[in-house]
Amino acid sequence: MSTELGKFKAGSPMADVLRMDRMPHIWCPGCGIGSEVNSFADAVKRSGIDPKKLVVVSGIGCTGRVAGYVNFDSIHTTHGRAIAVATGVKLANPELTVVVFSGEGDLAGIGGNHLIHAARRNMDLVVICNNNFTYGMTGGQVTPTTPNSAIASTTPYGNYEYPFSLPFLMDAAGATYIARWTSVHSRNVTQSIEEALLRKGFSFIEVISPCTTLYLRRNRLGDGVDMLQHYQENTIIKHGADTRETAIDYQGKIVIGKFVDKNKPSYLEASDKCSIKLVGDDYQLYGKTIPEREAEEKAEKERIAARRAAMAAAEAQGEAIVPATTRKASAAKVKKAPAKAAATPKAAKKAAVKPVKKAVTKAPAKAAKTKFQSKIMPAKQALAGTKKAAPKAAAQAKSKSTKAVAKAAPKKTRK
Ligand SMILES: Cc1ncc(C[n+]2csc(CCOP(=O)(O)OP(=O)(O)O)c2C)c(N)n1
Ligand code: SF4
Ligand SMILES: [Mg+2]
Repeated sequence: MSTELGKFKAGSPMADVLRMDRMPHIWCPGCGIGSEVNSFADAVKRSGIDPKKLVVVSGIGCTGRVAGYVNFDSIHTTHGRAIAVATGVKLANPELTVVVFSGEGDLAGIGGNHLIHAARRNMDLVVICNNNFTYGMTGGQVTPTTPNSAIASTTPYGNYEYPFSLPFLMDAAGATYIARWTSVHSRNVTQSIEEALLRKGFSFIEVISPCTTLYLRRNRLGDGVDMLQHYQENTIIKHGADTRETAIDYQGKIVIGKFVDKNKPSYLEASDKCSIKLVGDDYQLYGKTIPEREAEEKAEKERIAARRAAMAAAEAQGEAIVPATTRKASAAKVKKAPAKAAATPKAAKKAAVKPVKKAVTKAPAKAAKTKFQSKIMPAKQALAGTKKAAPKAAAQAKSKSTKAVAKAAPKKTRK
């Protein structure tokens, strides 16, 4: 590795949560998985949870590779079994926060049975589902979420199956937290993951994202930026929406937001309750009585609230957010400022949550649009401009947008 590359990797704001030694990653240019990983890493830092008590489990697929890039304990397990393995991890050590990060094919196709039963049980897991409407890793086959009429390698004349709406499926199965975003809504993705990391029970976060190489190319939908713009223009934020109204039609409007956030005893809480009934107050799980575990949980919550307050204070002073266990270098600076806030966890939590909440309610429509107008579109136009510098005939051909090129190509049959 050249010194320059080494410096670049070490200087990355994600160097402490992602395995920079494994970069560059395998994902294609324009693929949405990278930005989701970034949102996830950011959410972990912001949540204040102890990264040493976090486990990431992935199945097989392009998204399944996430487990190999995170700097936490992680398992890249077999196809469709991520939730089963994650459930085992959580039951073996309830003190861990267990996150499943996988593709829609892995989770809702081959792993569909595990998905619905984990939701039904309100199993204490955070599930992040990258939904790119295709089996990316294996060549672009149709999946349980591929929109009707879309082309896949296994449906070259258009998909004639009816897809799942994952939020509806999860709602019907019993999930207690359900959100859907797209990969253009990175701040919302971060916010939802952060919320999910700090709650009990089954949380499901779907992120619609472009598979540039297979889904977009095969359906002649342009490149990653075109799709981000499509998401920007065709998403409707509807918090609390009826999940029956979240179906996705081919290139149609996509309803996004936080649809469900409710309290119900989680699997572990329900199983504890049952055991106490049988055994009485002497009941112990992993060598600890319920009051002992509750006291530990309370103390951990207070530690998290204090960490969040410290990070909020550090951020306000313009410092980068660093997870608790890797804060050695900046610990001295952080200690000074938030002493007061950290002393009152409630106030501290409030202070830490506020700025993020603001971003979620205000950012999606305005901020993202501005980003497109001010950065991405001019960059694309500039690129087209460079191409125009070529001789006239070539310039005319080259300055056509990807969409125009797609139009000129042979059309597929649609209903
Ligand atoms: C038991 C088994 N069946 C099939 C496969 C082949 N396989 C590997 S990844 C994959 C699809 C993954 O799709 P998805 O979960 O949507 O992830 P993506 O690649 O789109 O991120 C399949 C079918 C496998 N590895 N194991
Ligand atoms: S094949 Fe598709 S899902 Fe896989 S890395 Fe490439 S763009 Fe992403
Ligand atoms: Mg997929």
